[in-house]
Amino acid sequence: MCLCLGPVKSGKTMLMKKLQGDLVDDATQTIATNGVNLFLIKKEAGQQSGRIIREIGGHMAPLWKYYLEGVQKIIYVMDASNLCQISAVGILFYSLLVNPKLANASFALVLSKMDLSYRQMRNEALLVLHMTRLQRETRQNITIIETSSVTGQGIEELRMWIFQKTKTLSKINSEQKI
Ligand SMILES: Nc1nc2c(ncn2[C@@H]2O[C@H](COP(=O)(O)OP(=O)(O)OP(=O)(O)O)[C@@H](O)[C@H]2O)c(=O)[nH]1
Ligand SMILES: [Mg+2]
Repeated sequence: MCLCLGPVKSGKTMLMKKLQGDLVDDATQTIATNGVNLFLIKKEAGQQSGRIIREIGGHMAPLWKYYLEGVQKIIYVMDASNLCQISAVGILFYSLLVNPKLANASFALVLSKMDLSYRQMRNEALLVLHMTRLQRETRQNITIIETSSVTGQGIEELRMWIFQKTKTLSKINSEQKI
C-alpha cells in the first residue's frame, strides 16, 4: 500500500489529481483534506486497474502513525516554494523514517510547486533537511523527485516510482544480493 503524506497545503491533493489525469492548472482550487482521500493512479491512461493511494491531510499529522500498517511506499510531499514550513517538513519526515513500521518502506521525497520555486531554494531546503546524510545513513531508500502539478514537471517520474517494484527500491534487499 502507498500513502501520500506531507504538511498542510504542501500540494498533495493537486499532485494526486494530476497523476489521476484530472485537468489541473494554476486556477485549480483544492480544499484542505480533512481525513483521508483515495486516488486510483493508473500506469497508463485507459487502463482499468491501478494503484490506490491514500492521501492523509496535513491537519491529521498527529494521527498518521495509525495508518502505517502494511505500508510499503510513502510519497512525502514538501512545498519547495515555502521554506517557512521547512522545520515542520523535517520533523514530520524524520518521525516517519524512525517509525519501525516503515523500516522497510521506500520513500519518495517530492519537492512540489517547482513552478513557484527556484534552484537555490530547492538546494537550501535539501541542505536544511540534511538530505545527503539522510540518504546515506537511513535504512530506507529515499528518492527525490521535483514536481509541479501546474506544468506537469516530474509527474511521469513519480508515476514510474509508484509502479516500480519495492524490492528493486529497497536498499537492504540490494545489499543482500551482493
Ligand atoms: N503553483 C502551484 N500551486 C500548487 C501546486 N500544487 C498545489 N498548489 C496550490 O497549493 C494549495 C494547496 O494544495 P493542496 O493540494 O490542497 O495541498 P494539500 O497538501 O493536499 O493540503 P492538505 O490536504 O490541507 O494537507 C492549493 O491552493 C493549490 O492550488 C503546484 O504544483 N504549483
Ligand atoms: Mg489535501
